[in-house]
Amino acid sequence: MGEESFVYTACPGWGDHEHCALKTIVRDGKIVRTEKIEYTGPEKEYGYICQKGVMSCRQPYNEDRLLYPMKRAGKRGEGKWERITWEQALDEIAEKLIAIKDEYGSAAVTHWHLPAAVPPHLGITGMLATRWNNCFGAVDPVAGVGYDNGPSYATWFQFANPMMQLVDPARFHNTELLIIWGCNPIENQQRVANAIVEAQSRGAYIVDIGLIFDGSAGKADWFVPCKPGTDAALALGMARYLIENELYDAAYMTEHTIANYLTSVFDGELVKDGQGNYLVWDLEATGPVSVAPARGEIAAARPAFTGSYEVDGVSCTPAFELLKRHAARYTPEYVEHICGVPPTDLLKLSHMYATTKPSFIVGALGLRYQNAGETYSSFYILGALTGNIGAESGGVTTALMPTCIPIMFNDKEICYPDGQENAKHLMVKQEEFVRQCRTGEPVPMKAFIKTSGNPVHNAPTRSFWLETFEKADLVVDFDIWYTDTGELADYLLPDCMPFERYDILNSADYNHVVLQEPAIEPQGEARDCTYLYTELAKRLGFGEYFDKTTEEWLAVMLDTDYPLVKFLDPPLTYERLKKEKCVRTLAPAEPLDNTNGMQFGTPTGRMEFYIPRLRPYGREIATYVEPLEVPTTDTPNEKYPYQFFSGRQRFFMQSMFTDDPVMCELSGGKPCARMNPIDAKREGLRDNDKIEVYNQRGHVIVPLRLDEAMPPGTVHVWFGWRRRQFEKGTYAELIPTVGAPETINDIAQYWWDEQTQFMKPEPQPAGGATMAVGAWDTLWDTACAVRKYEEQKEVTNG
Ligand SMILES: Nc1nc2c(c(=O)[nH]1)N[C@H]1C(S)=C(S)[C@@H](COP(=O)(O)OP(=O)(O)OC[C@H]3O[C@@H](n4cnc5c(=O)[nH]c(N)nc54)[C@H](O)[C@@H]3O)O[C@H]1N2
Ligand SMILES: Nc1nc2c(c(=O)[nH]1)N[C@H]1C(S)=C(S)[C@@H](COP(=O)(O)OP(=O)(O)OC[C@H]3O[C@@H](n4cnc5c(=O)[nH]c(N)nc54)[C@H](O)[C@@H]3O)O[C@H]1N2
Ligand code: SF4
Ligand SMILES: [Mo]
Repeated sequence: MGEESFVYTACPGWGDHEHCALKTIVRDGKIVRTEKIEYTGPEKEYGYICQKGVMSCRQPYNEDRLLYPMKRAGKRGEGKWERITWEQALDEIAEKLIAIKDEYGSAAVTHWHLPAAVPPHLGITGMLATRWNNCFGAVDPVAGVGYDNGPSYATWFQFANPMMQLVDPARFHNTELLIIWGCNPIENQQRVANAIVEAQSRGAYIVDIGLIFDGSAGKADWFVPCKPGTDAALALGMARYLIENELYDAAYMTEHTIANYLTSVFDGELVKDGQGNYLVWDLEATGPVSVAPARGEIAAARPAFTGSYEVDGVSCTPAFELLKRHAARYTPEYVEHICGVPPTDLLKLSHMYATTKPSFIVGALGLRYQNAGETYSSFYILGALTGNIGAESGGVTTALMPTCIPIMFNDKEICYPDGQENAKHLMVKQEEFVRQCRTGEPVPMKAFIKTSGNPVHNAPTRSFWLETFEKADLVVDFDIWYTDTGELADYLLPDCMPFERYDILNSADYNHVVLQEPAIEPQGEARDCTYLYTELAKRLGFGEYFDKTTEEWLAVMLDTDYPLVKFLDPPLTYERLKKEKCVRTLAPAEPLDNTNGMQFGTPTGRMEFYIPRLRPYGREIATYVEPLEVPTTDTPNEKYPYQFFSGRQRFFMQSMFTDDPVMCELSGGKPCARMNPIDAKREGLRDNDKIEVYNQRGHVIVPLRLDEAMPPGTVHVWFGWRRRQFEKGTYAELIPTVGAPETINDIAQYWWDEQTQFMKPEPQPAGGATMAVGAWDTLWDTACAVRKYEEQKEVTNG
């Protein structure tokens, strides 16, 4: 038996935002196991990995892997394939691309590269994808779609600082109260789970406000169930309690927010003096004082929070007064009516939150409803009222990417070979992409090349993709597995797994730059993306832009101006990284305080919980608005009375790990639907009945499990299972088309316009994708009905 050696690898489960590096142990040319990596410096003990990280060493050898280039032999989706050579695949694909470009222009080609899930998403794979796009000029709809929109919306308008979403869980250090709200970090975010468990064992109290009784609810000291899509009403009910009982932190509100800024009763704008300064009413001097923009000092001895005043004949009120009046509508009775949370629980929760400090609202990306922007905005209002945002061990986090110091590499040089101003890729809003696919305007969508993501599975609805691909001349899927998207492709191209290719890990979580080296030879005929892009570029006439090996690209990547890397001594050259494998940057020991000293990009320089420019939409202060489709107390749905919830699974990473029999076994062996026994009884259904979950868009046939962890009103199927693992149909048939005109609304349109205006003339570099908007996240904002499955009653679908 040979000696053991090791390399570092980006975990194949990377897409969960934990961004772990694995230590991959190799013996006799085979991977024998994966372990935690050894970091250095203050992060020495940080390299935890989870069950998926440990199991991933099996993946390269899985016999279901996509290992050879394949060409469709039967009808699209029929599952008949013919093995071909890379040469043939590349020649044919390039020939079609040239023909399509000649006839319709490059806008008839889409390059789908949702970078999140291909490890390491901020590495060379993402950069080369952007480079290729910028040479070819393909449509890039995913740079314009956030699946994770709510937190971005909230932080854009209230702080003009998207970093406010991201708080390192190391900051839960002295937290007394953690409110896990609409997320499931215990099962989904191992690093956050660690921090929560530690906080709890030193005495912190954990509340979980959720829909289903998940792992985080089980870990919590108190579970508060809330009806789906209604959390903004609950949060605003808490805000009302804080305000009416004067339990808010007035000094904090004055220092960090626009609470005291006068607003005009006439037009709702913040009132300004002749010099463009804002105004605050001083109760002591009984007159207005001016406050300079960008966080000028408030020179009032006793700034007014409430009341009405008259300045130069204009009636005005402090912004706080508007918040107070707004919150007053969220009475305990109303909250109970909307959210199903009893008044006693609202009172207990509000009082606990008002009096326990420091506290954290741990929100994440679990509120996938059209109204998510309002909900996350209401969380920040709570964090401000209690003075927690920016406080030591206090805060509000909504995106749960535990990013500490994000490392910047030399992205621009690689992504924009002719400079950013000459970027050719066509960043379109998801809505425009959907419209193009549906109507063929401005040009038909003729070719779809997917190098990252699994859109047919994850970017609903399935019928949209079936119709779109039907009209296309070319569909290419570059993946490591045979996915739901691959099933509908013309060509399948096998990528290398991270265990088989070079890259650099922007392992931001741990402030280390880590080199990924191949642990093993590529299995079968897998080839990395450098090969794919280089060979296509050659055939498409821009070969000179792809003249490097992967390792040479990595050397370019390291040539960064980012100070925490640039000033390393000795300099971080590729040779040094190759020798040391893992190098700590010059990052400070403390986790990053993303609040940046509470400096915000808003015109006032303060948190603007009141946003006059959103008045035309009725959203100037976070408001509960009904979700898109989920049935509510006020709008029940007779035809489709249940919410259809397809949230994430502990043993799967989105659609990955679903090919591992052990992970499938741990996940129950096969997919099922879960319902509360009360609902099942009403529907005349029993445990293990075969049921059809359906709506106007499609259906899925699954065995039923009765489960009290499901609240009445919700039908649940875990996200992750592939279509072919269901007996018939799949959940991706039921979900509304994300980013379609019918799921976005005028506020999303306004937000898009404002963001694109802001980003001009510089397009977003690779990885900045989700900063841009163009879709509301309505994945769980879905209504459905259930019935016992009988063959003849089946809904027709694709
Ligand atoms: N194991 C694993 N980990 C993952 C992933 C994975 O696929 N597998 N995916 C990763 C990705 S990309 C993301 S975005 C994150 C997402 O991670 P989270 O944001 O934690 O999302 P989920 O786990 O899907 O959902 C969390 C919980 O939200 C609750 N919920 C649903 N609707 C509502 C509601 O209206 N109100 C309230 N209060 N609660 C509600 C449900 O009880 C559910 O358990 O997870 C990441 N981590
Ligand atoms: N029903 C439902 N839908 C959802 C969600 C939900 O909760 N429920 N969650 C949404 C969210 S938050 C997100 S982030 C999206 C995620 O959507 P996607 O990013 O599309 O999710 P993944 O399934 O992780 O897709 C990653 C794809 O990349 C492939 N892949 C993995 N490693 C490599 C590699 O090294 N090279 C190449 N070429 N390919 C690789 C995987 O096999 C997989 O097909 O899904 C969204 N869709
Ligand atoms: S937490 Fe995510 S990235 Fe880390 S080991 Fe687990 S699956 Fe991999
Ligand atoms: Mo996500």
